[in-house]
Amino acid sequence: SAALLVLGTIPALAQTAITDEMLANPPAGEWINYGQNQENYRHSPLTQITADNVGQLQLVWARGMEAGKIQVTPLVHDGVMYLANPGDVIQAIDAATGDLIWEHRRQLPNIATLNSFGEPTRGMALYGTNVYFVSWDNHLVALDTSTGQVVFDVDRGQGTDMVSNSSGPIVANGVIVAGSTCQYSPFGCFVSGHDSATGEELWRNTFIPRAGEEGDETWGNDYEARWMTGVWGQITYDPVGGLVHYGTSAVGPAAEIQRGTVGGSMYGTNTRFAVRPETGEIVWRHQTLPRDNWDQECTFEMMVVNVDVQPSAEMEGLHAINPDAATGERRVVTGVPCKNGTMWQFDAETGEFLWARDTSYQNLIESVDPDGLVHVNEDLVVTELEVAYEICPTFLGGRDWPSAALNPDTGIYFIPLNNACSGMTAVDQEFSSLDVYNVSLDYKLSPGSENMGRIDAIDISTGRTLWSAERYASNYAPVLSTGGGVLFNGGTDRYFRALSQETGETLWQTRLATVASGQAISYEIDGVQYVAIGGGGTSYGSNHNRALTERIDSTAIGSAIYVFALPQQ
Ligand code: PQQ
Repeated sequence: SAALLVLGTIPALAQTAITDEMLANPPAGEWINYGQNQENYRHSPLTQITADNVGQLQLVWARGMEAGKIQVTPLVHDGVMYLANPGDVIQAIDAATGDLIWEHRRQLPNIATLNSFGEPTRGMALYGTNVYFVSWDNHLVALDTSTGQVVFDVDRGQGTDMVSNSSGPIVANGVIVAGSTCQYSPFGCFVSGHDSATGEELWRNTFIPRAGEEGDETWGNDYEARWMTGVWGQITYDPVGGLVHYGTSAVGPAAEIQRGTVGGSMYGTNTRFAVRPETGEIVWRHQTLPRDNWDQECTFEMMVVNVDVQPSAEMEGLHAINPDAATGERRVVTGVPCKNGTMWQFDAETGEFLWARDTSYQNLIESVDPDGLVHVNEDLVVTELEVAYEICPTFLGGRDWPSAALNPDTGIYFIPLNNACSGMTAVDQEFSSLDVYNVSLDYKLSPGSENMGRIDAIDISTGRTLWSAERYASNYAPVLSTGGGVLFNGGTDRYFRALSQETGETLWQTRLATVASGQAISYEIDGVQYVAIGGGGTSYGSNHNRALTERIDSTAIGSAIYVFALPQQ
């Protein structure tokens, strides 16, 4: 049962019900979907803060958060911020003043028994008068937005000690859709669709084939030895095409000689899916990395956008352009789904492959055929234990969960990256699902790099790089695009920065108490544009800094949310 604290002194702000129409066309001054819009652009149309005045930003309020990894996207509706703290402490806060309105504290089982990846809650979903989250112990919970009272609480099954969720649920045509992580489980995970009023499960999709099922022969080992594949990255809903887009993760242990899948492509792993939210029916699928020996996890957010498809043969890092695909106006799914940083574009409705190119340096994909079929670099497939393979990127990317952004007005896509490589050695020891990868890794800069952190700006029409901005420390933080032409981004060096979307130049920066690890958002109340970012807790991205000679101060103690605005007269 859950404890609830209601503060009498702060008046509850009236919350209007959220409809499908609002989610599909979100108010410019609010942040009611994880990615601001359902298509996941992480773009605020607000224009008060511009490249010219961003240098004057100042702190309006800050509020301490529960200890733990902060990776959260706050939601804002009708002047209230809904904030998920680590350990399932959900708060409603006056978004203009920082005053707590209500707080929900979940009573969790012994957290030492839970899948550690479930600690952060990256996202929640708003619909009707409910706010939805998936708890560390893998329950789908709905709270009333006005009071914080529990509306329903349903167990998603498969063992609360094994399965969890880090990225949160989305709403797709009235259905609550959520993925799962089971990195430490001797089985694979699932995506499920739930009734928004009761939480009742409507459908469930798994990814790893059982004996005799389609793709079984692409594994080569027994079903009982197929572990870990889930959807722990961010799911996207396309309200125009009516499809949900998600991607699956990799498999353990990392080396195919240890898991018994030698030569196998492992159907269902590292695959992008488009499904119907009402039933889970699969409309198309595409494997963006077969035969993974390096935990490359093709589960990260992709975006749905109308674009004049004109792929350029001059694209940096080009793998393939489909010569048979029509150019011109199309609705596409695009982005960087896997840690190795390869950017993809597909037709949103049919999954037709359009093009693929690299962003950060990678040596795992050898080539992509004109129809999108991937061939891996056979030299880096593990054939021997206790031998170091020089892989790029690492098990933390290239990119990892920190989200990209897209400015729909300019058609520019911004992706946070790291210039990271690693020596990977599969160790000759007994393994279990709890050991996960059974490898040792070190941390290196990629060949020719002097800086770890990086952001690339890419034209989604031509696929060409417009600029690439580097910094010394690891950039393990999402980006936020705004209508004022500003790109916000945190980092493991505790700086919260504003960059020019045109040039990548840093226009403003301020130093936070901790790693600037959360997902920045922007919203407007009474004519004031605010920018909010949470930070704190151990960031895996700090590990990248071990490749650097200078020390980076990534203090993790003192989690908080910070809210900035221009000085007001
Ligand atoms: N989570 C982080 C983080 O919190 O910074 C980084 C990673 C995860 C990874 O690099 C992973 O490979 C990863 N894998 C799983 C999985 O296989 O289920 C889950 C998660 C997660 O849910 O956060 C991560």
